[in-house]
Amino acid sequence: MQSSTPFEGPEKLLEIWFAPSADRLPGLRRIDRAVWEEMLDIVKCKVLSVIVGEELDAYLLSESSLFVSPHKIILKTCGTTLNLLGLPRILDIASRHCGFHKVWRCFYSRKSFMFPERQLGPHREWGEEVRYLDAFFRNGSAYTVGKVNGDHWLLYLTSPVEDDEDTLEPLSTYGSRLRMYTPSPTPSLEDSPTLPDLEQDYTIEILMSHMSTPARLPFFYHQKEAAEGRGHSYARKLSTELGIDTLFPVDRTTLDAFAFDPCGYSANALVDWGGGEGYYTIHVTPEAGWSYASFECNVPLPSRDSSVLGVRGLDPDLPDLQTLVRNVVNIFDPGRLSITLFVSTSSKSDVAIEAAQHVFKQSLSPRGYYRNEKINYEFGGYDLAFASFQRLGTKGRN
Ligand code: PUT
Repeated sequence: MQSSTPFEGPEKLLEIWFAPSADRLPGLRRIDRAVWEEMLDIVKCKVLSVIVGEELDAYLLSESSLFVSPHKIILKTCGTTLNLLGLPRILDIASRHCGFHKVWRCFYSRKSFMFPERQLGPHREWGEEVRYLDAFFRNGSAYTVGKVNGDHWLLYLTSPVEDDEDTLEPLSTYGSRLRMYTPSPTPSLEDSPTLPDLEQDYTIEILMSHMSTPARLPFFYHQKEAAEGRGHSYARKLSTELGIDTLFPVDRTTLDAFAFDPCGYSANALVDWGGGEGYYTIHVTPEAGWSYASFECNVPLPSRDSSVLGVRGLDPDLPDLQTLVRNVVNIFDPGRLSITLFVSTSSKSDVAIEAAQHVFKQSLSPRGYYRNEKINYEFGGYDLAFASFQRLGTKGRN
């Protein structure tokens, strides 16, 4: 029931925006799966399946997920994958296939690793990851959020460059491992952007560890079903049994889930939220000693209260923030969790961020969690709420 080699559940998360909104269709979505697969070979993971949505494509990977929108890409990979080594190839693909020669914004984040000594390439240390990213971007800032000598969350983000600086040209080479990136001067209709309105952007992540035994056990794949190659069908059944497929209204959700042999689970879902299409993604490493589950979602949630972050007038069947946090935590029953909420800045987002912190606490206190960190950040264009919680009695340092 348990593999002997520890697995690093906490993911590396790279999000690259080539434009501030998706007006230049189809953009990156015109790129064939085979092209992304070559990039993923560098990262060391494979495509398991794909959902082609109305506005974005969701690739389920052997180590997490890839989301492709016309103007942005999100690459989330776990284990010892070489996520950042995919960056030069992504930039090259975007340039060659879509005429995207500049990055509008780049975000790279991850939780502190459980087994940092197992990581490879630039992922061996945060400082090395930052140097790697700084070789591509002149306008990056790196942050450690939370306890340096305990659980923390690391973030690198760039701010948009207003002038003609070419953000894709590296400032320096990264040792001998990094190939110099040379943007291809492919002319294209998409090459002369007039900047549209900024897209509203909203991303919540719930990063959970120390899952209870009853929450972990369903994610061990039955040998018989594994032998029959039923990773997708077993995962679909499990998604229903655990309430994963009803986190958002079923009739607005397309779910693609996979159960790994002998254990582990991944799911991507596309959700029609009424004003567009969003995603949620879940990845579970259920083994005792390094259990971990992540939930990430960019669906704007309806507001039940004028002070709480959300979008008024959305379908009332969508969960509000409190319901979503409560339902996710009920499924995975973690001893510890961190929540991050990124919101693109508006006149009210600082109020909303503080209100969201209140909602996190309201959702988790009745379930016996206490908050050990609450940190709010204001970046150019974005606000971030970070909070970590621990259930009374959970062992180990945090
Ligand atoms: N993963 C952080 C992304 C924030 C913006 N969508």
